Amino acid sequence: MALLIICNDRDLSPWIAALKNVKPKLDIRVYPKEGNLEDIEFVLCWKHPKGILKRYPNLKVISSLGAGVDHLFTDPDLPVNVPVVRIVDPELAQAMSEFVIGIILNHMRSFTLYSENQKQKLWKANRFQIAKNTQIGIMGMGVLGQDLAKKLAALGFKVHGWAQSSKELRGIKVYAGAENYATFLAQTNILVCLLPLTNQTENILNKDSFSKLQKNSYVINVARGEHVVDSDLIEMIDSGHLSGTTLDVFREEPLPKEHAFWNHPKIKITPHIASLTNPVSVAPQIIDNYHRAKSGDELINLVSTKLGY
Ligand code: NDP
Ligand code: OXD
Repeated sequence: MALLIICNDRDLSPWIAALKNVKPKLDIRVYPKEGNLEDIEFVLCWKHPKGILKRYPNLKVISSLGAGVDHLFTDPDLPVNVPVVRIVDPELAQAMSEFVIGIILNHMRSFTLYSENQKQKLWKANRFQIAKNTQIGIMGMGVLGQDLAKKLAALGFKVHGWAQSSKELRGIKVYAGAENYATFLAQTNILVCLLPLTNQTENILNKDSFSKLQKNSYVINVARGEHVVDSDLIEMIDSGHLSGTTLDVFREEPLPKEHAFWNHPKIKITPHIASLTNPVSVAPQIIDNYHRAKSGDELINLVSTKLGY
């Protein structure tokens, strides 16, 4: 039984070392050097070339190399009877929460502005709002959204979330379903998107959604670029309805040099680094699923192929 890694956007040596550290005798292949296709029973992949997964006749598991699985479900040739699993890792959630909290505090306390002012020796105080007067709305109350919500609530923010299904979380109201979306938005000063990308959530950050937020709201997208209608976001910032945005993810990555986001004074950009999967932290769960697949046990971190996340 061989594990094939399909991923060509990074150095895979830390992945191979981390997997081998947990299971020294693991037969690891790296695409495109697959060897005998019949040996491949476990695939660990990120943005694979569409159509190739159906070439492995004995494939038992398709594992995303990250938390998101949209890169898998956009493949029309994804083998239908092979289960899909993903990464669920407290370290990934911690890093995501730290990133978003940093962005929120920077927005509230104008640290970027003070760095600019310092360059001009300008002594100028800015007014600011404190946590207890700030309402943060988190779209997507899954593994990452809930971790962030709890940490923000502990800092004194008023936090509410939106998900498909209702949830009981102490001190955090969760609005469920499309019917409660407008109410969720109407209470929000800072909107954080942590939704998975699916047919239902694509283009959800559009003019209609933005217009339901309170005036001067700030938008943070750390989920996927396809959630945002780029031109609507720019229009709502330019009209003064939104105060600005920080974007970590984009429809096309790297963000093309000619994209209007780069030079917009109220748009901050980071290069899809809100959180990164650490191979050492996640290798044990990958190997756990490898053993489960081998023995026919139930897999962990299973994704619903029906829901697409
Ligand atoms: P989860 O699957 O754990 O959570 C998804 C949440 O979204 C759930 O609460 C789910 O509701 C909710 N949801 C899904 N569809 C809808 C819908 N149509 N309407 C309302 N709510 C919906 O995902 P994670 O928290 O692990 O990850 C979220 C995303 O973050 C990933 O898919 C990935 O795209 C992105 N990501 C970005 C990274 C970065 O560096 N920028 C790093 C890692 C992940 P319910 O709970 O009811 O099912
Ligand atoms: C992920 C990501 O989904 O890095 O893990 O975006």
